[in-house]
Amino acid sequence: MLHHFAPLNEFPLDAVNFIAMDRELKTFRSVAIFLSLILGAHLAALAQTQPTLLTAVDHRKTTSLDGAWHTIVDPYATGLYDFHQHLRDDGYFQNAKRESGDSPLEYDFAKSPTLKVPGDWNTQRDALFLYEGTVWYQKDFSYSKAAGNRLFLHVGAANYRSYVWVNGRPGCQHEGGFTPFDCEITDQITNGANFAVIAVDSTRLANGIPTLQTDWWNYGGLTRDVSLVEVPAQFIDDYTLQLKRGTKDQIDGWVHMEGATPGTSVSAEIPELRLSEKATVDADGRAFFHLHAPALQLWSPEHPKLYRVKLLSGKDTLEDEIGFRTVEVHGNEIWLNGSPIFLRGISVHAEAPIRTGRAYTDQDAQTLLGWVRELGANFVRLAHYPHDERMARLADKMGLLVWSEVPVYWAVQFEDPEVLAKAKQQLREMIRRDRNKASILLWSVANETPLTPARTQFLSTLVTTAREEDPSRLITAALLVRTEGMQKIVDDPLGASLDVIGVNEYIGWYEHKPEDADKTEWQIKFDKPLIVSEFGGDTKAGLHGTASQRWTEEYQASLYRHQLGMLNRIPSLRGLSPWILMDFRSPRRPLPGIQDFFNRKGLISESGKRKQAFYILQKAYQQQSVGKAHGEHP
Ligand code: GCB
Repeated sequence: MLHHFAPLNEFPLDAVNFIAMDRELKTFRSVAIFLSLILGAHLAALAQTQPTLLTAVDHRKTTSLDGAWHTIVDPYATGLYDFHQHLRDDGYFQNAKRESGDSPLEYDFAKSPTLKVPGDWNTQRDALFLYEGTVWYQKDFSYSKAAGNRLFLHVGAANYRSYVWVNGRPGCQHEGGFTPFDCEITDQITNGANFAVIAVDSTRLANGIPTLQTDWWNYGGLTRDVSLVEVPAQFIDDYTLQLKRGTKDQIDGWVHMEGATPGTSVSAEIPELRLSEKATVDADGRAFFHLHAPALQLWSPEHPKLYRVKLLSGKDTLEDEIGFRTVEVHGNEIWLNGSPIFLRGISVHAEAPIRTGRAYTDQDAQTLLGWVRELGANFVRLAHYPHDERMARLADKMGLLVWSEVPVYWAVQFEDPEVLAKAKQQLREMIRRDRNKASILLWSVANETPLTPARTQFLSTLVTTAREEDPSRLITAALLVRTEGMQKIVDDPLGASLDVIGVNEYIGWYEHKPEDADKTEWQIKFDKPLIVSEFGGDTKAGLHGTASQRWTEEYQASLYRHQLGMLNRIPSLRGLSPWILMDFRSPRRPLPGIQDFFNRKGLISESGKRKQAFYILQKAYQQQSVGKAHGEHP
């Protein structure tokens, strides 16, 4: 559907896979030095930057750069390349104000139209609705940094690749459209007037995560908050504090200090519990904590208790709100705080209700999760990529359990080690941002990936990475199911590596009739908890007919009735997250008058109209008539 342009950095930098994302890329620095010789200082320096990921930026004092940014739409990457496709040293990142020398100045940010940040560009300007390519963003700001402090430009998310300069000097590059990154700009900032330039390129890449095909709109731009974060020379960049598995009063964890010498003291306090402990950082910059908390109230959907946790070291302090609970798998049960739980869920895309486009506001999160709550759910699958941090924060407060996933979606290039590095990077960025949220129950490494040995190897590696990053969570993936006649067979070899098996099935929509669910038998090879992570069918809100007429509300309602009956016959079923809460934009759904480029499997239309199936699922959840058979201890 969309235009295809050369990615901004089409040529040699591509080979570096910049982002500096993967700390495993040992050759990175030498490649960057090589680039600096051949490409000129500005871009090579970009490649050398290793973005630090600051945790809980939403709980730090920051200077927002949200608002209007001047923008230049640059389909041919003219801002970076000359007419022979050579890198320009006078690119748009210079934000030049007047001509120098003999050549004309052919751009002017100050006179260029603005776009709102955060926000996708597609829904802000009609001409950009179908645009995939590069847009340059520029913003003037004044700043004054205290001497000795470090400064980061934090981007909540930018889809898909970003290139950052401050005052014409390189900051960093990042690949991945749904995770945050931090460009250190300590050396670029001046006291007084400054400007930032960020080129965002939304071109889909065959070797990207995700790849060329997705069933969601490729919204481009600075889609989440942008801010400046000033920290002391030694600062807390990461930490984790969790209830130790199998206990109800032991909090274990660590705080990582950037720039700190071994022996630096760190303290962790939970004032409400009168807990305060000190520890010193080791050679890796980590200080370990073991807090005994006998009076701890556990976090649960019924009682989403959060504690204010204060971390202090030297001049840096950071406060978070953390809930403590344990999650475990016992046989084919999922245990929360030592008791089995059934996950009454729904899948959600990061599509903004009512106004459409990418979701990014508090109101978006409140509307979406408010509907989840209205449905009677205790669980939400945030598909198919990490959502705005607001979603997990609100889920923490509301007591909703969360499945969070990376966009290893459909047929990514599993044979390519660079693609694996990209997937690992996004997985780590997602986990690092959200591992202190009590709501997060499951990390998912993939959705509906084709069965090949290369893919299973690739995904098993991701499972290992997820466990290394967060040993306390359960790991899952949404798998495809094999069909033999009326049998559904779950025997994907990846299942052996997962804690919880997720499966997607579309009986009654892409195959068979809704009532065929009644005759379907399930054969599941694994004695592990099973979540049916998707089922559903498209319906245009307000379109009525008989239960056998596709696209009508009656058809979807019937599909849900038959599905719920079938699911109740699966003994190891421990949850479901039907597809999907709200209709969402998709380039794969052109049917005029019905889809109009929306996937219509929502229980609610994009303008907020509940469809009949919403009430069918709501009743099943409120009466707990689905999953009831499986010994949930309320
Ligand atoms: C799926 C995908 C989901 C699609 C859905 C559909 O299996 O996981 O991303 O949107 O089917 O509607 O076809």
